[in-house]
Amino acid sequence: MAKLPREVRTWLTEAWYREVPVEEIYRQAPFRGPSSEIDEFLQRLETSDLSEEIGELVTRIARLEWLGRVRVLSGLLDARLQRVPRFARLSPRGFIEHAVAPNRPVVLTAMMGDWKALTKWTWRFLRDTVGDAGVLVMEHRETAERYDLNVSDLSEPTTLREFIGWIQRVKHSNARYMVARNNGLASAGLKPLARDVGFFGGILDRRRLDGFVSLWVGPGGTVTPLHQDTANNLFCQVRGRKRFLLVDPANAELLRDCLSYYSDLDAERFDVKRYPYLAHVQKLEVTLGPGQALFIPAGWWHHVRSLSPSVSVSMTNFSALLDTDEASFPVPGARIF
Ligand SMILES: O=C(O)CCC(=O)C(=O)O
Repeated sequence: MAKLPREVRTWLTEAWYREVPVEEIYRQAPFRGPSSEIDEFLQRLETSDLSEEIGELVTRIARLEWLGRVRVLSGLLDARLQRVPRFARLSPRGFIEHAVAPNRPVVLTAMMGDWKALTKWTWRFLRDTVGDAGVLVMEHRETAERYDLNVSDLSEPTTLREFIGWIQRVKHSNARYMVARNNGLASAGLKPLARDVGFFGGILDRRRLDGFVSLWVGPGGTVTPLHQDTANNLFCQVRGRKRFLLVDPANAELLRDCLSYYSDLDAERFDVKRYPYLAHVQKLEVTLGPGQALFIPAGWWHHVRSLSPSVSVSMTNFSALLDTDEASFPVPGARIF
């Protein structure tokens, strides 16, 4: 007998242990298979010798989802939480108060004034000064399934000069994208660019570039699907515009439909019919232009579309004052005890 897909088996297990009546299970089961297969699977659940353990885990997950929902619903009472606030500048203390401690996104509109990159990094300058740098560029993004999960396999070496030439020709495409794979401004070929960035008045640590700063270069039309990061991220836009869709991780139901840190959901078109819980999930939209920076707190879901040819720098080199060790939070699931 053909096996039910994993997501259906997971859904059935959860519904069974949440004591959803069997008629309801048959009525609601997503992407329904033949009822004989569902019958057989429910039979296996009923007779499982692990029912106590599974039941305990399902209850714990239900409780965590409920806690998240309490936070989301409570937040709806405050209009300020329905948008991403914009500040011209924040001191390190203000940044802790408005962004890091509440784990909320903010936009900083005037803190990149000391970035020489804003005037220097024209396409011509990049080609002429660091064009020979060897870089890895993701390819075949328009045809590869779930390209987000296969960054290493899809990355090919080229030079920054060749890639910029391609961007200038196509202007709009999701086929190729230089994503965070090149150890950004610390790599040998791109190092000269490091002197053109700033450190947000001490919010970031200028001594920690290696491994914590990434360069994103691509045409308009690149799409980074909905995902979570495990570190706080200050995303700085140098050229072009990007549109972000952000979702509060308190919407714990989103974890049902993901693989690793990437979601199966299309954040631009939430399919509420297939995933009814999405009806209550709020997306916050931010468009970032040159000279603006978005703080993406660890755990926040984000989907990113470039609206024009774009150069961005994402920075996780927070100063010790602002972050835990290494600006990174323990990876959930990797080591629990
Ligand atoms: O700019 C992009 O396309 C994606 C950026 C991103 O997801 C990140 O920095 O975590």
